[in-house]
Amino acid sequence: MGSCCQKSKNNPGNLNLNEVVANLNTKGEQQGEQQSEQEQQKNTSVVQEKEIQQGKIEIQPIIQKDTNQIQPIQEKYLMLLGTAGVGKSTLFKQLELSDVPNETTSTISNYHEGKLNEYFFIDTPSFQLDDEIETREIFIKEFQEYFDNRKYISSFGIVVNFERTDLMKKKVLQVLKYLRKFKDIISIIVVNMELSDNVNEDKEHLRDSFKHMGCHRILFISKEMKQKQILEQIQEIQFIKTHIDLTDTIFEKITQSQEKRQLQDLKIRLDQRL
Ligand SMILES: Nc1nc2c(ncn2[C@@H]2O[C@H](COP(=O)(O)OP(=O)(O)OP(=O)(O)O)[C@@H](O)[C@H]2O)c(=O)[nH]1
Ligand SMILES: [Mg+2]
Repeated sequence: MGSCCQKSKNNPGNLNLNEVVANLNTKGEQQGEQQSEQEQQKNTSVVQEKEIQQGKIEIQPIIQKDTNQIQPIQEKYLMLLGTAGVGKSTLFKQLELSDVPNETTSTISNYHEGKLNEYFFIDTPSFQLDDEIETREIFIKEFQEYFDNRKYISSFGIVVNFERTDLMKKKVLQVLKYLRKFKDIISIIVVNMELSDNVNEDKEHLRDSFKHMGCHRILFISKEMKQKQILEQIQEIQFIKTHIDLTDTIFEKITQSQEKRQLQDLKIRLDQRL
């Protein structure tokens, strides 16, 4: 058995995922409902148009639909996140992706996009928000810049290398704690599973250990896996086009006036202490 394991009798399946997936499926069904609703609307629109012309129907102002609504997608983006050296770039290479010459990433040299069928993978620099302020500020700025250009993304993958469970948990939480808002579209990707002496037991244990974090899925990748095998697991992820709104996260942009106000607040609080 690998270094990671205390055995669990409770196999939870996919990380409490039944609920998450059920939730996502419901959203999918809602989409279906929306689509059939649209079709019905199309059919009735000709009749309505005539009635409007005849003055039978008053034209009501159109209510703007929420742009945050989940929409079906063709292109599936998976952003790989993780602390330093966990194996994001190695996984990116293992996937043998084709290059994506892209306006979004050309300005942010640390973000690399690669394509495989309908999937786009984004390799990101080390998630360094617990480091010193300068490193942290650079990471936040680049992350914001990336999302300035790409408002939509379909999934995040927190990459973590297989080792002692407590260390793995720590690394995952170092990322997850800043992006909890998006946990429904966050999967945990455990790499280096070849280091496990008993893969099935360790998978079961890890599913159980990460269950409480409430992420979407957990994937297990080992070095010898070929592109096709990895892709099979990626296909298990439910991709949805989600508007990435960084409000209420550490990545939220602060305007100058907000910054000024926050500094004033801080000054008042400090004065009160003195
Ligand atoms: N032997 C060998 N090890 C490597 C090589 N490149 C990376 N590694 C190791 O493989 C592990 C994963 O490295 P990466 O895939 O670069 O990790 P990463 O998550 O992209 O790291 P950052 O980009 O720094 O956040 C680390 O322990 C590296 O030291 C290589 O060319 N040869
Ligand atoms: Mg890297």
